[in-house]
Amino acid sequence: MSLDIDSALSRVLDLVKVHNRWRRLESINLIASENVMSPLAEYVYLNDMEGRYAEGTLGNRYYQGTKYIDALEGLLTDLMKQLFHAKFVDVRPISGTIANTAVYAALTEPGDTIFSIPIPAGSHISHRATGAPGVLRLKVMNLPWNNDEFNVDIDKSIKLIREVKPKIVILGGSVYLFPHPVRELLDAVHEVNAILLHDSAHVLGLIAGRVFPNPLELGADVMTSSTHKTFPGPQGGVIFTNNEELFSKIQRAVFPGLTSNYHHHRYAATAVTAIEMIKFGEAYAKQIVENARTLAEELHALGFNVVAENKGFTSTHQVLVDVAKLGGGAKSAALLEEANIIVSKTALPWDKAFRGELSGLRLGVQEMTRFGMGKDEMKAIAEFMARVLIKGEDPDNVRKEVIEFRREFTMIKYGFHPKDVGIDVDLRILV
Ligand code: DSN
Repeated sequence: MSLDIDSALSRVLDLVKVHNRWRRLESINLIASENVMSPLAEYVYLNDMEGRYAEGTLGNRYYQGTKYIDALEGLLTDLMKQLFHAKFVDVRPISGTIANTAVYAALTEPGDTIFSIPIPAGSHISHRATGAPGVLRLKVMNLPWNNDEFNVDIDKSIKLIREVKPKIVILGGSVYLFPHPVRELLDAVHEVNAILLHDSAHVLGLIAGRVFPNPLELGADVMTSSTHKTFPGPQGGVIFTNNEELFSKIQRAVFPGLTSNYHHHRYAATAVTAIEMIKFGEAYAKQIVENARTLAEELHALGFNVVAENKGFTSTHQVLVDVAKLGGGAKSAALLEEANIIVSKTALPWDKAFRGELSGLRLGVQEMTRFGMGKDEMKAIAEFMARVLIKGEDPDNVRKEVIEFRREFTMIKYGFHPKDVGIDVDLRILV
């Protein structure tokens, strides 16, 4: 088969346009692991560093021509240290998964055991044997989970840590409603010479905004994260620690272990985002949590089975809804997509098998909050969802109203525009 290159090219442009229009301007995006950069971060994202190499560490590169990349990597590192109160930061991992893998590669041997929360409770694939730990031949065991608390079972976990003596205990995950017990597990973890790793990918922006406890301040040995969820930067990864010995092992795992280039073009946008979070992070994070609680309460009032009512539903950007009685997560998420409401289906801790029907929907309000939505808009979103999933209204009808509703919220808040720093561009993505 030979493709006509002219039509292939216009197809490329069309696909970018329709995607941008749909996801950026006409949809209510509630995927909890995503976000949008500010216009200034987006403006600096496209730069020459995209095509360059700077293998090695700051001050010890294997390439020439890196002096400005070095300066930017150093500045970004310092900004991240300041924002998260960490002594040592590695901004080179290109994703949260690579950050986690580097920690395992640095601190474990094949055959070692690590602990993480169960998959149906929200563990990330990079915490499980099907992901990076399996590739590194690690055994993964579940931390005991308490459904009533929607959290790690502290007493049972301490007992299991003492019995099994794992090398790493991972807290944090992709479903994350309430802070996991860092301080409570720490003594047991250190007693068996293990490392407590907190994966903060979902809550990094909330930590920056001081509405979620900083795991490093609670004593976590290492914190990993991606840089593009509640922390609304470009896609990337980062590792934090206050322990110099661990840091030098981890640095060697990042390079030469797992990366050769670090996608340097993202450094400038990540640095802009860090500065924005220093300036606007507290207001942004507070609004996120307030919006998540409002969305949860409103969904509950409209008849949805919202998870963790006994705990006040959430203390993060996420809301979980059990939609087993409404046809399950897959069907519900697909119906909502027809109405331009984009959500993830998810397993819930009481689902029998992860590979079976998923009972839940995971909603995240961080992106819509960034577009300036507040409590009233959360109520409107809950109403749209109820019309599709509870009242059974045709999603096509709801979609038209969603597009109208979304038109009022296209300006990104809690961030800079190029004009704010004297750059006169009318920046817009291809739509
Ligand atoms: N699996 C993603 C999430 O949606 O949480 C993060 O990598």
